[in-house]
Amino acid sequence: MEKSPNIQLPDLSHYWVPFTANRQFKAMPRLFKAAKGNYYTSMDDKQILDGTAGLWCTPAGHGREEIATAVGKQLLTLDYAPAFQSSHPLAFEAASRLAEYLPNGLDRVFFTNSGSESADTALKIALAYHRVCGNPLRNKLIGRERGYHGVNFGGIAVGGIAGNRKAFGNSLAGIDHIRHPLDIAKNAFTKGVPEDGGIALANEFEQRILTLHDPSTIAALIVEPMQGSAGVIVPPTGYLKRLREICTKHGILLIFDEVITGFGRLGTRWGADYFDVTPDMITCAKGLTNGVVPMGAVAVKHDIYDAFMEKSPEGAIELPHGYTYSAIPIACTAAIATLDIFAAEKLEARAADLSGYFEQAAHSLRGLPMVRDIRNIGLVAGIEFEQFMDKNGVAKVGAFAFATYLKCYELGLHIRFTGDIIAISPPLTIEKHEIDRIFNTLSDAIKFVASHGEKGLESKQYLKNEQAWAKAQIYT
Ligand code: PXG
Repeated sequence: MEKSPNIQLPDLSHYWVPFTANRQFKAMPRLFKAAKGNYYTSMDDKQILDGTAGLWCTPAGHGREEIATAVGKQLLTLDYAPAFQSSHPLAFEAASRLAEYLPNGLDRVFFTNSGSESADTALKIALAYHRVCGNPLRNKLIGRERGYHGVNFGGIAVGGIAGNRKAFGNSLAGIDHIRHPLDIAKNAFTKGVPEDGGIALANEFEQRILTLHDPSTIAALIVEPMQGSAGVIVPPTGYLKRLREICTKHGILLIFDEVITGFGRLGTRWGADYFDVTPDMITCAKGLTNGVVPMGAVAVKHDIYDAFMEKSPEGAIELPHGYTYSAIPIACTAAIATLDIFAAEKLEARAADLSGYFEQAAHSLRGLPMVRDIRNIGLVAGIEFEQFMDKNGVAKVGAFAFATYLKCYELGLHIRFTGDIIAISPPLTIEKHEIDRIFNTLSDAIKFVASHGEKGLESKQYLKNEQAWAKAQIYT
């Protein structure tokens, strides 16, 4: 390959790239310099189809002028207003607009700056709610195996991904986890929601965890309606409804972490709508501003908010919690502009209409080498691979998925991988021909990697992209 003379890479040494193998990345960087619609532009001017809506966060596609114009204008009108003890009208307007978009009854909104902050905020509200209601001993929090609730201490405590917890010392006290609902042995290649096993699995929450701790000690259960980060785990029929019933019966707050499932991803506004279950709190972020200004939110049932207002001492701060950037004006502007786009373009309905086509395309990968399971819901698909065994019989966890990701990138497609699982979650503005391209490219990549055996896992196989190639010349 000819070296492109035009690629100017920045000095890569100072930036510590999050959730990334930095040494590997800096030897083979993948940098985007522009984005529009459903495509990124790489440093070597290639168009890369966005198969993941950024990090699940740009449902309305990239470069939306409505949002950019509104944010730019806002910066020159009111750039910042102190968030504590004073505020600005847009914060209230954004909360009202979000309340209209939320399921009925969830209409009091606390703003944060990320999904992680939303998760920790919701857990704190749950604890403080029981306390203000006179039940301070209801102070245990339950999460779920393979759950992801961001990276702050509360979120990793209730989260269930070992790799995100093990380096960071002791977890919070008073935490337990229910089982995750993935059952590949029974449900491999299920299209959409698996039918069986949901009720029995949910009943375990009552039979095991609540029996072990005593229900009167539990403040809240937090779950993602569809587990995204841990590899697209779709709950079986009836499972979330049964969790709701158990929580209601025992006075436990049910929190849905909708950071991924909110804003149309499943073909409905919320996972709560898809599964027809109303939680006591919903956390969100990402799609709230179409991913372009950091913002998260926790929506609570108004009786939770009312309890704080009615039972706190006169003049007291009812919830001693908040962030300098809670409801910063440009985030509110971006959220309002994003909600306008959703209303005008009916992106949830668009996702629902495309989901059948998307499902078929995803399941067309069945039968390819290494493909062990395919799962899907709305505009999300997970492709799980068999574990790759090297010639000594040692499992190379994640290596096959990583190589597939690199090959896709080389072929002009951006995907996500976690362990041995690929996740596809395009912008809701995706077109049918682009869905075809996603899965055809993925199919080509899987076949390529599989056909090269252990050699196929070596990242230097994939230095064919010019930008990475140029960088490799610097390092070697
Ligand atoms: N809760 C859920 C359910 C999430 O998916 C967070 C909380 C944390 O959000 P912040 O804004 O703090 O990152 C998330 C984030 C992936 C991927 O590809 C998923 C997330 C973030 C980055 C990558 O699986 N989810």
